[in-house]
Amino acid sequence: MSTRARQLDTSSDSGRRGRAPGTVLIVTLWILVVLAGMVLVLARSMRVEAICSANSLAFEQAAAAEQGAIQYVLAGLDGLNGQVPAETDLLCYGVQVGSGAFWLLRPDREDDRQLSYGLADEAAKINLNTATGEVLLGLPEMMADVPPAVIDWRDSDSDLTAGGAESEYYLLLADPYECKNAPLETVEELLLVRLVSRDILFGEDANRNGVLDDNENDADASEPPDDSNGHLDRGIFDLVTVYSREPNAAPDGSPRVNVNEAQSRELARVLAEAVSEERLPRIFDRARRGRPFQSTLDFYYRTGLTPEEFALLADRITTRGGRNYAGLLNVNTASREALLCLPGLDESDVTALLAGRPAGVAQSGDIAWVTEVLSQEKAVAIGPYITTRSYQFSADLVSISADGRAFKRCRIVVDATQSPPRVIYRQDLTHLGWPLSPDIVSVLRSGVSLEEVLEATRQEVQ
Ligand SMILES: [Ca+2]
Ligand SMILES: [Ca+2]
Ligand SMILES: [Ca+2]
Ligand SMILES: [Ca+2]
Repeated sequence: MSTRARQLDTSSDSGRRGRAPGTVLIVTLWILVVLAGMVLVLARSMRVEAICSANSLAFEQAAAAEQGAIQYVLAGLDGLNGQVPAETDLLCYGVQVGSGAFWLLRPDREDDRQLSYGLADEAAKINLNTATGEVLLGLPEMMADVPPAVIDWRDSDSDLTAGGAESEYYLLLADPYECKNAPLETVEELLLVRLVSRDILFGEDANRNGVLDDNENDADASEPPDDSNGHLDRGIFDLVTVYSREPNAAPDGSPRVNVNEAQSRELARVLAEAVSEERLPRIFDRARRGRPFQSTLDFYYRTGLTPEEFALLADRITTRGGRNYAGLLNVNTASREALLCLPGLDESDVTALLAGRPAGVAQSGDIAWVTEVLSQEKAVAIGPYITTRSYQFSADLVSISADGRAFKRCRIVVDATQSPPRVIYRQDLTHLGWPLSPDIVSVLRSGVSLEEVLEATRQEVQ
């Protein structure tokens, strides 16, 4: 090889050696960029995964708390035989269960500022399937044509009640349907009845928590429309039911004696449980001659029982046949508005009833006190409509996960006529939003422990 050729070869060698490190660097940088990108994408997707799984864990915790709450309510109502559970026997707010907690929300019609908690007694409400037109008309703000429309909706015939509506009306609607001609199965079904709107059923309380929220007091600025008068105008939802039904039996399950039909021996036997030997012939005679009796209160007055004797007998006797009664109003638990629906009662009678209602009477099932508060005429008039037993209860269950990421809300109705009680209605209400104080959610999300938050909310309620 010539010198010139060697020089050329050397220069081309040094050229290769000179270029190689630069190329490698660039390639390495590119690989680093690509790797960094992949790491970023992976980290982001991991973060999304982590949030998703935390959210789904939170949802499961809230759902488990809800299931716990349902079982808690079922257990609390078992074996009460028509008694209303004492408020002190049932924890209703901030109850921790597993990795979550629940509240039983119950609107207090007297207070639209404070949340109120507990189970709702369905027998303390007016039954839409059994109430007469007159009783339905007693509901607050009730339009005169709604009761006949409800009666036409539930009765089996197609004969038009004055002011009511049968299929002829419903089939002409833009979205037509037949008149049901059968009892209502849910309270919400009322929305299908002529003239009944969401406004009549729920009023301004869009989230159904019983308190006046900002959007319920800002006129049309946000849903729902309201009159922004600083007061929650409520619908009738909390005052009506379709579930109240009680067995025609004494609390211990033994059949009641029908004083209108009982044989002499059976009548004498039941009377002897409460009446002394020397009074028995007189009372027995009046019981035989006085038939038929409209109600046990009617029986009390016309047979001349003493209040003490009547208290012993009231649950042992009946004036009607059949295994069950539907739709009686529990005079020991009903609200002012519900009592005002009873025939013949005015404001002063209802005030007297509420003032004269003995403490703990919802648990004892006593009815004799009514005779000391009302005149004979008024007590006899409401006698066929009232009871002192409750077998169906509803619960508005709000549950949340320990980290505040998820909550659930549902409404259930429980029938305790048998043991164990069972859930006969359930509706998810989560879509109505978080109904309690927003602070509970934000404080939990900020990392404060569930125990601390529950303790604080309990102190607020007490
Ligand atoms: Ca009908
Ligand atoms: Ca509200
Ligand atoms: Ca509004
Ligand atoms: Ca209002």
